[in-house]
Amino acid sequence: MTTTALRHRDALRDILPLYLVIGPENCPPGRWLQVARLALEGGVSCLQYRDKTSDDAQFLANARALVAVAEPFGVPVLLNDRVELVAKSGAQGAHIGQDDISPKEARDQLGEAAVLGLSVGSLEELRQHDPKRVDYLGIGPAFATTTKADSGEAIGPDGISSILSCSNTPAVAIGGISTKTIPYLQGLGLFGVALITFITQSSDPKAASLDMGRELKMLSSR
Ligand code: TZP
Ligand code: MG
Repeated sequence: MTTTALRHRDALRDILPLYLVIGPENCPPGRWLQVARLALEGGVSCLQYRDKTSDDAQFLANARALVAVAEPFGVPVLLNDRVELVAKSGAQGAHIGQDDISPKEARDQLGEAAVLGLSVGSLEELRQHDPKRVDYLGIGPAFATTTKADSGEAIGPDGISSILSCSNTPAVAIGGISTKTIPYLQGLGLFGVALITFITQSSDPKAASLDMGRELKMLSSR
């Protein structure tokens, strides 16, 4: 699949259902790439490389390694924050937050082919973004999480719903996602869920991914 095609709404329906955000900080020491491989075997549909501490060289080397692991699975890799390293790493796009460069700057740097995601936690944040430049939204924190210290209060299914009702952009919920919490998100109109801990801290990341996939399938068929 060409990267341009990934931005289409139909492609995002395939990419966004089970979206794993991963990096060395959130995995057992020395295991992050192996965890990513196991999660791919368990059916994750998208990966985001998120690493707040590595320097450029290390970030780039890790992102390239993740792209190489994901490629045989046909699963795209997006880079958190580091828009300028997307082309060099072979990743398919980037994900930015409210405190990063603007969607306009990111789109200008990425070009028209790459996928661009934006974190949104409130209606105010939603209103500040130009929907034409962003392909999907990460809405949250959906539920309580300790993974991102500055992520703010959980907005819950109602908060997610109110953002979705004002936006036509494909969206995933993020924050505190597990097999126990996703039933509360049923029927909201999300394209998927994004998560860190439930898979990266599992003693069996492949089984955790398969469990999530089964739960998502069950919810969508109800
Ligand atoms: N953005 C909002 S909440 C969050 C991010 C990156 C952390 C999600 O991690 P977890 O462990 O799945 O709650
Ligand atoms: Mg960011």
